[in-house]
Amino acid sequence: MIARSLLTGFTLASLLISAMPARGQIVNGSFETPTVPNGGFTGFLNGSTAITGWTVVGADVAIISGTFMQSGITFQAQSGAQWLDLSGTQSNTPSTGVRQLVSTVTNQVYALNFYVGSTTGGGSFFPATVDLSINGGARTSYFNPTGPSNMLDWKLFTVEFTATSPTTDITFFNGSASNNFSTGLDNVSLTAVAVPEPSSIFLGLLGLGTVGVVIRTHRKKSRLRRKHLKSTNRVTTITATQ
Ligand SMILES: [Ca+2]
Repeated sequence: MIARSLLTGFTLASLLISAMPARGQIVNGSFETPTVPNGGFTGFLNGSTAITGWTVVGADVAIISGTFMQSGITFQAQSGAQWLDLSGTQSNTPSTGVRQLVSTVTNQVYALNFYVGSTTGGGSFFPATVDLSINGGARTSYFNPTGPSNMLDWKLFTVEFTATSPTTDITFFNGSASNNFSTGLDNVSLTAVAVPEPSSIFLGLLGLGTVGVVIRTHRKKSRLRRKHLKSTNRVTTITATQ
């Protein structure tokens, strides 16, 4: 009985371990590689994979140095020394973006965190919008309505989604108007949310049910054993009286 209970406990522990969330990971989510000239920027055209972990889609994007300045505005990074400008350097088309295929666990819930960089001024910079598409689905817009400033304003967005396969396609697009020459993206990260899968909960409850049955069976057998002993004692007592 003890061995069986231990085995059931081990099975439950195994289930709990298997239910622990898997951590997804974004490669180069801070756009720190490749390194671009300090105070400058480098453009990357459609199809380029030169930005570690990412593939450029649409027209072009650019990695901007966090010390870059224009029109009296400092374009500092949210994290590290560089950030990604989805507006690129040649075209501000909304079809431009960057895509990354991320390893995920099917049915696991993830939180995708990213910052949208926005500024106004110089007649070329307006509040920016970044669009997100997961697995080629509909684009959702994330707008940073910043006011006039002499530097970039970074706003954090968190989007939760459930992975439907071992690989998830995460693509960010330029969602700003064509007259906006700066749409910032930086510090993209993915975190598994600790929500056990329904199948694991079911199996866990099934395991608890097994323990309950084992305990009930043990108690029933104990009662029968005690009843038998009482019965035996009574017979023994009667025998002794005689
Ligand atoms: Ca960065």
